[in-house]
Amino acid sequence: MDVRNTTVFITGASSGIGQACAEVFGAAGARLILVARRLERLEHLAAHLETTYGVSSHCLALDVRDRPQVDHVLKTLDPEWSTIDILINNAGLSRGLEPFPEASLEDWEEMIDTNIKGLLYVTRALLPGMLKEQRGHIINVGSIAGLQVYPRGHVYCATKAAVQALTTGLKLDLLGTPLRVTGIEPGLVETEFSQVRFHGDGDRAAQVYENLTPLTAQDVAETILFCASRPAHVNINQIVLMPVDQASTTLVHRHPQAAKKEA
Ligand code: NDP
Ligand code: 8X3
Repeated sequence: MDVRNTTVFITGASSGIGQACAEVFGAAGARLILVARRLERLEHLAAHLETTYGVSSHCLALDVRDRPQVDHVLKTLDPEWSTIDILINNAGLSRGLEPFPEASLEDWEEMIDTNIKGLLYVTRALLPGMLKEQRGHIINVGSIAGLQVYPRGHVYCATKAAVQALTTGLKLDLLGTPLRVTGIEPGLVETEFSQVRFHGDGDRAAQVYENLTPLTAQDVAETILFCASRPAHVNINQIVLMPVDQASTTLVHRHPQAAKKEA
């Protein structure tokens, strides 16, 4: 399928994987609805996409956790932007990496509200339009964390396992329609993800990717574009991708530092 002139709704487009999706789909000629809380970032991205690829974007400042706001904004979309061909449910985050008994309830609630409830609110609001048009593709960004729990990952892993269950549930319930449903499960991707997890501790975030080559946001975005551009009768149900330097959520290969190599 050609994504040119399709309308792609991307949550979490202000950073990382979502921003890379905007870039990759923009380069392929799609029209973009860019969603996140940080509007200035979206507007800056939209201006860049317009200048670079000549594509138009519509920016929406939206907190996906806010159900009344999601309902209102998505049900009152400008008619020029109200027919969505591809929904990329990407907005999400991890907060904290403490053992279960010490973890923060606020962090837990933020992950559950964003990664599960936010995805549900957006999907539920956009599905009727897709069903009416009898076309659409919902692409959920989960994680390998949803396939394999790791120590101190408890609630983040649970939210991503929920995303996988919801992807499967959606596919089952949309059988008999032309709508497509895909789950993307990446391993380590270097974005702002770890900075958010560690509440802005940049040094600790950098250690996550130290001496290994993580995936880039663009790697994931290109995989998503691949799924979206298959022929209309092909549904890619799930793709799991991780860096060559990663074998599981707990097993990574860190290359010896240059200084150590020389010693
Ligand atoms: P980033 O932190 O770089 O981007 C997260 C995006 O989500 C931002 O655009 C942020 O925008 C948005 N977001 C967060 N909370 C909300 C909210 N309440 N409402 C609207 N938007 C929100 O991280 P990534 O790009 O890495 O993460 C994207 C997705 O990929 C997440 O679902 C993450 O779990 C998943 N993932 C990431 C991996 C990694 O290693 N990086 C691996 C596997 C999966 P803003 O703050 O402006 O609202
Ligand atoms: C993000 C990847 O392994 O840090 O979903 O949980 S991991």
